[in-house]
Amino acid sequence: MRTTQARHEEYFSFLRSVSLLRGLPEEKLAKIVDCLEVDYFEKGEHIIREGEEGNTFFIIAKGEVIVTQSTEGFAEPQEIKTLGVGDYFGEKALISEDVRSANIICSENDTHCLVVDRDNFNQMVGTYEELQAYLKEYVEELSRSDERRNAL
Ligand code: WNU
Repeated sequence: MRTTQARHEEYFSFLRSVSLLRGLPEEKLAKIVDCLEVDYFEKGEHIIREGEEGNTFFIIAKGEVIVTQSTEGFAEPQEIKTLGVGDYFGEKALISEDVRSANIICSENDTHCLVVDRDNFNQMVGTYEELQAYLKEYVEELSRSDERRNAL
């Protein structure tokens, strides 16, 4: 049996390897591990749908997802990028207080995502100014690239 302790250590060391969280103190990371949930997805499943309300932030622990977005002049959402282990998504709706701005679709079977809810995300980011500034800037950059791409 895999103990709670082993699970904790596994995700703790994984989160330490996530570049976004590099500057967080260990006790903060340990708290995040305590309050995360793990969600499992199969290839083709939507993890996030454009236009829906969202209150969660995701970090990919295993597998791969694609990001797609509705674009002027195209009937189908267009693929923007692929994200893999250690990448994260879903921060934009939380930071911009907006609906989800793109689709996230699982592209590999048995994909594992660590899920942080809004309250815990705010605690994680809010008390750490550099992280907050970094994400805010990144989210603004995403909005500009959406415009350049003529996203709807
Ligand atoms: C993009 N435009 C938009 C990605 C992940 C993290 C960072 C890029 Cl810091 P949400 C949909 C999510 C959104 C982002 C993600 O999709 N996303 C993008 C784009 O060009 N969203 N609008 N690229 S991957 C990515 C930067 O996380 O957050 O809550 O849901 O709107």
